[in-house]
Amino acid sequence: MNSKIYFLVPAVCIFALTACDKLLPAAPARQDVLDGTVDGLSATETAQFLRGDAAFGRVFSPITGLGPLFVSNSCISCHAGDGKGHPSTSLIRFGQTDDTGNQFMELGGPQLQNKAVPGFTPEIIPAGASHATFMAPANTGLGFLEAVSDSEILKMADPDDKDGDGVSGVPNWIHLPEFIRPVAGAATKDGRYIGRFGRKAGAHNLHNQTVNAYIQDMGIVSTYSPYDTYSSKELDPEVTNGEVEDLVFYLHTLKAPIQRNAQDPDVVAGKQVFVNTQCGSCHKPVLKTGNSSIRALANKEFSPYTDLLMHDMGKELDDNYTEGTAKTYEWRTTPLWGLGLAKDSQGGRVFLMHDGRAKSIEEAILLHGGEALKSRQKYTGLSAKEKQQLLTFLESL
Ligand code: HEC
Ligand code: HEC
Ligand SMILES: [Ca+2]
Ligand SMILES: [Ca+2]
Ligand SMILES: [Ca+2]
Repeated sequence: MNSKIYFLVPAVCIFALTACDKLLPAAPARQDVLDGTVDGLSATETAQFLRGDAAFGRVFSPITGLGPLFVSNSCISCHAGDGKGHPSTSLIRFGQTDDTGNQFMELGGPQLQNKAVPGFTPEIIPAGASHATFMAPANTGLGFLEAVSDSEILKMADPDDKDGDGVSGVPNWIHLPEFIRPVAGAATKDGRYIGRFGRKAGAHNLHNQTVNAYIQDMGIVSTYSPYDTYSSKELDPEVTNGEVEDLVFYLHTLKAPIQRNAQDPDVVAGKQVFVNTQCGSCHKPVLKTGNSSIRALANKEFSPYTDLLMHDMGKELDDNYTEGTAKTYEWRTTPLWGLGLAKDSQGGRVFLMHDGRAKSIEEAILLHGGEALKSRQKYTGLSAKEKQQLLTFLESL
């Protein structure tokens, strides 16, 4: 570039700010990105969100406690941009095909830490263990999902399919880790509580999920989970309780994806197709939250397109691995909010379902079996135009 012009540019900008704005890439609109807070946080809450955001991006090294066995070194390395993960950062868990409790805990189960710091040997899957692959889900809007009351979830369950629509849906009942105190009035069954987070809903709440991620994914011990995954020895915490709490707060207050083009005629028509093909029996369009200590989350209607329940998804999605009371073929209904933004965090193309095996939305639908078989058959019976409308609607979420 001619040096004279080079020096002229800043001066021109001062006199013609709008013109120079057009030269810069415009900041993406709020509905086109996943990060950002829920509406209505106080200044103190926003400050805590920002501390949590930093904790989410913190990269651990062997000196700051990484490992000795681990899968990756930061939350963000697997949850880029808070969006869906990518098959390259998937996790593997192992166990057995019956739900009698994981028999491989003494052998490093359930999670496979396939990396180790120098001087240590990464784990391998023990002989006789079955295993499943889990791709990272998006981290958006999770505070709303946690604020749905247990009774609301149980209202959606229909274990014996009393209404005869072929869809049952049951919670995953899990044993709580010691560091989780259930809230007063929490639903319980045989000493177990409802799991909500994770592909098989194996974690009770975001605190549970976060502590598990620190220790299982990165080898970071905390006062909540002080035992080293390698030596089983109790260690001094490698992360403070304050940092864990900030991170949990961050997950609670990360905003929900915002639908785009809701008024587009194809989106409106596609939503009707969604209803007609009974996708909404599991992907519930509207849920409401109960009480929450975070005001911005209390008593709100929101649109996650999930029922937080486990469904029999048929043989093709049977991965021979159980968690809690969840069977090998049962998976938690994936929230569909943010589906149209998935490719932004997945390298320009989508990887869907629990392990990312579906390379398009249509492929994901065609993998639905079990309780979702009827719905899939309705989908295959749609006209090309209806399929396109449904897709346009799903892309708007
Ligand atoms: C090695 C990659 C990896 C790392 C590192 C990682 N995660 Fe995850 N995360 C996953 C995968 C895979 C799942 C799905 C696990 C499952 O289904 O049980 C998941 C699930 C979650 C969920 C549940 C979301 C939902 O919709 O139910 C949350 C929340 C979460 N991670 C937060 C974190 C936080 C916070 C950290 C850092 C402390 C972290 N993750 C570190 C891969 C990772
Ligand atoms: C019986 C309950 C049920 C019905 C009915 C159902 N789904 Fe699903 N859906 C699920 C479950 C459970 C998963 C997660 C499966 C997995 O991860 O392997 C899922 C996953 C998906 C995914 C992948 C999402 C992602 O981010 O990976 C899409 C897309 C989807 N469903 C769309 C639909 C559409 C469209 C319909 C209607 C034609 C439909 N589903 C009907 C339960 C259902
Ligand atoms: Ca460590
Ligand atoms: Ca392990
Ligand atoms: Ca039913």
